[in-house]
Amino acid sequence: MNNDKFIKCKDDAQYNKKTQVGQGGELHQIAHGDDASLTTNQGVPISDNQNSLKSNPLGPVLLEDFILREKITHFDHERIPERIVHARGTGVHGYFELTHSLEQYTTAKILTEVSEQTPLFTRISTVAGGSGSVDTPRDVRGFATKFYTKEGNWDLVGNNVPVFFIQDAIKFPDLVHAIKMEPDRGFPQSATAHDTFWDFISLTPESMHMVMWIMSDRTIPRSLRMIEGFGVHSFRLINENGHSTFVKFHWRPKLGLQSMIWDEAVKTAGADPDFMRRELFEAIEAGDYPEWDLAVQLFTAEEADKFPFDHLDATKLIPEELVPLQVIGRMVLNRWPNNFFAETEQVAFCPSHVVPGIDFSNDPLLQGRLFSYLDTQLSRLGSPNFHQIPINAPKCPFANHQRDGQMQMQQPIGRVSYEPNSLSEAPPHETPKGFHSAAVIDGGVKGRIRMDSFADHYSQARQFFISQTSYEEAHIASALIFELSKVEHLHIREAMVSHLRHISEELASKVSDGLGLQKIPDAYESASIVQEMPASPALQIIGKMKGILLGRSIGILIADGSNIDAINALKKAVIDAGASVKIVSPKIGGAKLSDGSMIKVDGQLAGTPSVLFDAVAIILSSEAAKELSMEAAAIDFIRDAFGHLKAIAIDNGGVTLLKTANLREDSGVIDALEVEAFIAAAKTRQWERESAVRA
Ligand code: HDD
Repeated sequence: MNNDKFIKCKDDAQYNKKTQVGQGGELHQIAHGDDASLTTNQGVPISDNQNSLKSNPLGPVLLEDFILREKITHFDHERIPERIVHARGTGVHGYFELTHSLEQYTTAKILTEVSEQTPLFTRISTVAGGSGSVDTPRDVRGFATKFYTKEGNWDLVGNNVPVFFIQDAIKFPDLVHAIKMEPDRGFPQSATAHDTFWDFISLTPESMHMVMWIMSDRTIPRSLRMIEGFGVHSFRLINENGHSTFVKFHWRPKLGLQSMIWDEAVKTAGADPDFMRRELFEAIEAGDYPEWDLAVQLFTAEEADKFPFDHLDATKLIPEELVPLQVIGRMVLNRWPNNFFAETEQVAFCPSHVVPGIDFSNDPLLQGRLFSYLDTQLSRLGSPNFHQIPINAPKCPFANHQRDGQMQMQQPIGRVSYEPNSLSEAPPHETPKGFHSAAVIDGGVKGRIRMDSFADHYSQARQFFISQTSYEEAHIASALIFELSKVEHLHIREAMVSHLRHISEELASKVSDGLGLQKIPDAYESASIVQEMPASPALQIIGKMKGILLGRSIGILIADGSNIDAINALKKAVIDAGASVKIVSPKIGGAKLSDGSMIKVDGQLAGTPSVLFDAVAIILSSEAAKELSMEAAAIDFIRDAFGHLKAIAIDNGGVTLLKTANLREDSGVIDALEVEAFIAAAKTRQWERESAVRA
C-alpha cells in the first residue's frame, strides 16, 4: 500500500475545501466553527472529497457511502428538460425606466410612473438549436423580458422579427417539428436549410412574409446588442375608465441595427461558437451597458378596421408610416447573472403574465401561447411552484390560498387556506384595483374558421422585399439559393420559387437561376389579390445602421518589429471613438515592437480571425510581412476582412500581405497613417465593394 498517495489526496481535499467555498456563494457557506466546511446537503461536514469509501484500499466501494451516493445522485439529476424551442439563450439583468407616461391609455404603473426604474431580466435566444448549439446560425432571435413591476410580473415574450410563420397556434407543433433536426437522422442542428422545413413552408403560404425576414440578414445579427425586439402581437391597454386601445411593442437598440455577412456568420461559428454570449458578457464587464428604447404603436379598433390587413394576424406588421412609433422608455442591461442555471436556464416566461392595465387581443396565435408557456414550465421546472424560484418570483408582495405541491418553499401559517373566510385576521382578498379584462363584445358563429381577412399572404412579403436596399435584396436571394440548394427534393425547391413569383418576379427568376431550375415554375395559386403597398424604409437594416464606432471592435494584426507609433495612434483614435481594440499576433506571449518595447497580445492569429472584428488594421514590418505571407491564417485574416466588406488600415507591411492575398486596394483600404479616414470607413461596411467579391 502506498501511504504517500493517500496523504497527497488529503492535501488536495483541504485545498478544494477552500476554493469550493470561495466559489459556491452564500447558499453553500455553512460554517462549522471558524471554518466554512464542505458539507453534505444535510450539513454534515465532509472530511474527504477525493476518495469513496472502500471495504479495503483495493476493495469494492461500499453502498454505505452516503456521501458518494448523495453527490452522484444530485449530479445525475443536474439537467432539466431544455426548452423545446429557444433552448440556447443568454440572460442579463437590468432595469426599465419610463420616460413618457401612457396614463391616457392604461392604468399599468410601469407605463404611467415616469422616471420609475423597474427591475427586469431579459433573455435573448436562438430558436431551433439545442442549448449547446452555436450562437450564429441563421435563425430568429427570441427577445423575452420579465419586468418585476410593483403590480406583479409582466413578461413581454417577443422576437427580433415583428411577424411570425403561422397564424394559428394549432400549427406551432408542426412548424417546430419541421424546423428542428429531422427525427430519423438527428440533424441538422439549428438550421432551416433542410427538406422538412422548406417542405412545410412551401405548403404554408401564410409563412411567406416571415420567409422574407428570415432570409434577410436580420437572422444573422452582428451582436445581441444590435437587434430590434418586437412583441409581435397586438395587445390592449386599458385605462381608468375601462376604455381599451390596441398596442404593439417595439425595442430599438441604441447602437443601431447591424448584421453579419453570411460567410462571416459561418466562419464565426467555427472561430467562436459562443461569440454572441461572450460579446455581451465582455460589454457588460466593461461597463458598456446595452440599451434599448421601448416604443409603442397605439391605435383604436376603428383605425384598425381601415388597415389594408388584419392586425390580429401575426404574419402582418403595422408599417411605421401607417402608425408611427412613440418612444416611451428605455431598458438598460447592466448585470450578468450570478449563476447561469439558476437564472438564465430556470427563468420561466409566459405571455399570459400581464399586469392590470395590459390585456390580450384576439390574435389566435397569442391565444394559443397563453396556454402553452405555463404548460411548458410545468414540464421543464417540474412543479406549479416554479414562481418561487428567485428569478421567477415577483418582487412585489404576493399572496393567495394556493398551497402545497412539489418543492413548496414557503411555510404558510394558520389554519385557513380558502377565501372567503372569517377565521383569519388579514386574509388576502380581492381588490377593485386588480386585473380586469377589457370589456369587449364578441359574437359570431362557433367553429374552426379562419377569417377572410387573414387570406392575403404575399402583399406584406412583397412590401418587405421592395423596401430593401439592392445589397439587402441580393442577400435575400443568396440566402434562398443557399437554403434551397440544401433541399434534396426538387418539387420543394420549385414550390418555393412558385411562391416567390408573387413577391417579386425578379427575385423568383434570380433564385430559379441560382438553383439551376430548367424552367421557372408557374406562380402558386394565391387565395387573394396581391396588393401594391408602398416601400417602407424602416424595414431595412442598412438604413438603420448607425454611423458610429460605439460598441464595435477593431482588430490590429501586428508581429515582432511592428511600428509602435502607428499602433498607438490607431489605438487611441479607435478608443476615443468608442470602440474596443484587440491586438492580434502570431504569438500570444507578446510581440517586440519597433522601439524594442513589448506589447500585450489579446489573441493568437490562428484563433483570432478577422471575422471577430468590425474593421481591421495590419501593421507589420517588411520582414514580418514576408513571413506572414507564407501563413494561411494571415492571408485569411486580410482576405476575409476584404470579403466581409470591412475597412482595412494598412502600412507597407500590410500592403505586402494585401498583394499576396491577391486583393486590390479600394476606398475601404486606407493608409494606416490616415487615422481619421480609417475611423470614418470603420463606421460602416464597404457596400460598394460587394459586387467585386460576390456575384
Ligand atoms: Fe414561443 C419559448 C417567442 C410563438 C410556445 N417563445 C419562446 C421564447 C421566446 C418565444 C422568445 C423563449 C423564452 C425564453 O427565453 O425562455 N413564440 C415567441 C414568439 C412567438 C411564439 C415571438 C410568436 C409571435 N411559442 C409560440 C407559439 C407557441 C409557443 C404559437 C405554442 C403554441 N415558446 C413556446 C414554448 C416555449 C417558447 C414551447 C419553449 C420554452 C418556453 O416556452 O418557455 O412554450
